[in-house]
Amino acid sequence: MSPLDPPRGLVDSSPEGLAVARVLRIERGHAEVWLDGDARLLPVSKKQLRACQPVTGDWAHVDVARGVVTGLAPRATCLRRRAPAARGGDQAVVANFDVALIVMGLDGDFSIRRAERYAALVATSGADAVVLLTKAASVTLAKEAVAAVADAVGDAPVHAIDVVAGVGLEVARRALGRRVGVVIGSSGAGKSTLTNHLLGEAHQPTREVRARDSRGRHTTVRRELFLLPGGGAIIDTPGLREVGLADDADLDDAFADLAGLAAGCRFGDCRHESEPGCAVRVAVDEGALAESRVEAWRRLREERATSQRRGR
Ligand SMILES: Nc1nc2c(ncn2[C@@H]2O[C@H](COP(=O)(O)OP(=O)(O)OP(=O)(O)O)[C@@H](O)[C@H]2O)c(=O)[nH]1
Ligand SMILES: [Mg+2]
Ligand SMILES: [Zn+2]
Repeated sequence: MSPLDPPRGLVDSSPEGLAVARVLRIERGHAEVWLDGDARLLPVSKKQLRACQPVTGDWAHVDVARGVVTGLAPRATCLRRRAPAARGGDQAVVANFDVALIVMGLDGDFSIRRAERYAALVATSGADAVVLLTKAASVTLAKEAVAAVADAVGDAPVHAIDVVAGVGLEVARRALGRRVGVVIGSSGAGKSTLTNHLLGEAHQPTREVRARDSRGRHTTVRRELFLLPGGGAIIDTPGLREVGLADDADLDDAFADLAGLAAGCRFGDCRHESEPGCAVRVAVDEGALAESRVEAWRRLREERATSQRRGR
């Protein structure tokens, strides 16, 4: 089945007389959807825009006669991020993907803490996460970097690849398989380079990063879904400027292992430091939970608290 064919269940439950079509990208209040073997740029009804903006990957309800997107099917997975301060709340980024490929360069882009935040964010989306550390051919300590990141991101597999030098290309391909994936990561990390590799053609423009600090130039400007030749699909995205968890429920989602254990702590607001009756400490002492997980949880919780104080 092609990622452009709507799932049976969505077709059956869609409102009478409306088609179900996949959103490939969003542009100026319009959604480009795949309909009857063609990509069509359709306006989104005002009513729908007020309720919820469609995002790349959405299954849209389309009134074919009027040529309008009138609604959205419920999302199976959804990546959300904190909206820019002015707008408040949080914002859907992409929907209905199976796996997020967290792309991070082993150059100046490398940050274990950021990998940790990305993994936590993906955990709240309902999809799987895989971390791909790019530009591996030019560093000698790629193995150590992989181990350090693996320690920080919970269950997500971590691989070092180099798309330009041709290292780990098969690993990257297998990480996605024939699923629908989305690449996320900072500008210049190599998301479009990876997308092109998976597509087997240089479809997406890429641009060199600044030598001084490895920062990218925000080359990709919109999220777009592409079909892969061997099945599955990939959504390329612009670099994310901020990675933050939307709320405390997200934190529990992202640290389900820890949250489960914490239910057994004597105090409801246990910080799992040295409180008596702390079930998390017991698990750490027994080697059932990594101390680094607890530290990550504490850091992200602190970050949440700080951003809440700032009214975000
Ligand atoms: N050596 C090496 N260079 C890479 C690799 N991946 C990406 N690059 C280079 O890094 C630069 C940025 O890559 P892009 O693919 O444009 O980065 P991006 O993540 O799509 O960036 P934005 O679109 O700005 O978000 C380009 O010059 C790529 O050739 C890699 O695995 N190895
Ligand atoms: Mg790009
Ligand atoms: Zn505790």
